[in-house]
Amino acid sequence: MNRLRLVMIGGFLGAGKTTAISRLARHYLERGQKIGLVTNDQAADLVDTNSLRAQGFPVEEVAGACFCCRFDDLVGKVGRLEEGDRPDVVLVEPVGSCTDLVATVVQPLRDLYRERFEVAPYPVLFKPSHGLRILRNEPGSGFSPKAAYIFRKQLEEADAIVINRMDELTPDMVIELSRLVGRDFAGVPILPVSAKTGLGFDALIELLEQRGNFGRKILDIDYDIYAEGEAELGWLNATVKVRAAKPFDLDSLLLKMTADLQESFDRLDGEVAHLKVIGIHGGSFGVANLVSSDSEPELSLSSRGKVTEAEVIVNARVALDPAALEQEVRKTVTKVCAVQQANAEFLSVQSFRPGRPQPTYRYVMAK
Ligand SMILES: Nc1nc2c(ncn2[C@@H]2O[C@H](COP(=O)(O)OP(=O)(O)OP(=O)(O)O)[C@@H](O)[C@H]2O)c(=O)[nH]1
Ligand SMILES: [Mg+2]
Repeated sequence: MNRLRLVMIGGFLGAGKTTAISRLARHYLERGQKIGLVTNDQAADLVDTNSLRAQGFPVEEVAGACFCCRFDDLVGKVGRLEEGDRPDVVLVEPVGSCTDLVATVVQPLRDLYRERFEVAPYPVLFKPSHGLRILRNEPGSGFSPKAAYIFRKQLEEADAIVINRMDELTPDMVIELSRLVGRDFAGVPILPVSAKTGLGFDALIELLEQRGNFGRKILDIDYDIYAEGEAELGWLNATVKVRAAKPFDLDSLLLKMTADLQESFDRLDGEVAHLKVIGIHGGSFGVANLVSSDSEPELSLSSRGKVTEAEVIVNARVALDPAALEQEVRKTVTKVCAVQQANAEFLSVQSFRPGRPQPTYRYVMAK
């Protein structure tokens, strides 16, 4: 039997991993290949899993800790996909605050499962909104130096740095970004893309098809700084049942929640790493996102529908105390629903700071 091809796409929170994976999945399907997806988060109730499943893809998730700490779970979930209609390619999305993935995921996969998997080169998506400020070393880059450390380490282990959101970058920004990335990560191929429009994806697909000396950049990394940087983020996953007597516009509700939460976090001076909200009703669904405090909330997927009830999932990664984060989410979601004369019932809420990463395996030398 052919080895299964594993494609992992890295990148910071909100860099565009899910959007890119969905585009790549459609590409492989169009080429006649069977695909499977694995998502990952520190907790259950993932916007990404729901969004990708709603788009019709077979998705498994590892929830509760990152791939590096749940390595065997990752392998198990790929196995679950294989039990179904065996995929040719499995696309894997790690948590956006995770790094050291080559030493803890790519290398163990390549070494321990060499008969079963063929691991593709490891590209990392570059997020311009935070990335530009971090590479410029601007004070008040939105995150502390420890979070910026994680951002940089993610790029350092990449086989290629994929500058995303080309559709909205000015030519000056592209020049500056390429210069800064080239300066700090010399010799690493740079691929400019837009996961939204598909620009540059031919080159990304070509990279992913290459075989050879990839996935070998073992980081020199300080786990204390890494753990502290991750723990600066408040993490919240919530599921809310929204019910109203009269039909309401689901997309507008999701956008309003995102915009009002942006205001609440601003007031508390909590930089947003990624806020995403999905609303699902029957077969229709919409997703709203906010990728940094100074960007605009956007509807990335539209439900185009009026509904009287929906299940809404909120995933917020914000530099705030988790208790304050939870309070703001409960308050704002309830208020936005009330304006629509809808009732918001919180079915589950988890808010916490990510714990210290304790990888199952860590290779100190590339095999
Ligand atoms: N304009 C533009 N927006 C993009 C592009 N790629 C992604 N986005 C938007 O950026 C937001 C975040 O994208 P995601 O794909 O969810 O990012 P992610 O890296 O999976 O985020 P996490 O899973 O939370 O780490 C969404 O609103 C996307 O629509 C792009 O190329 N151009
Ligand atoms: Mg994602």
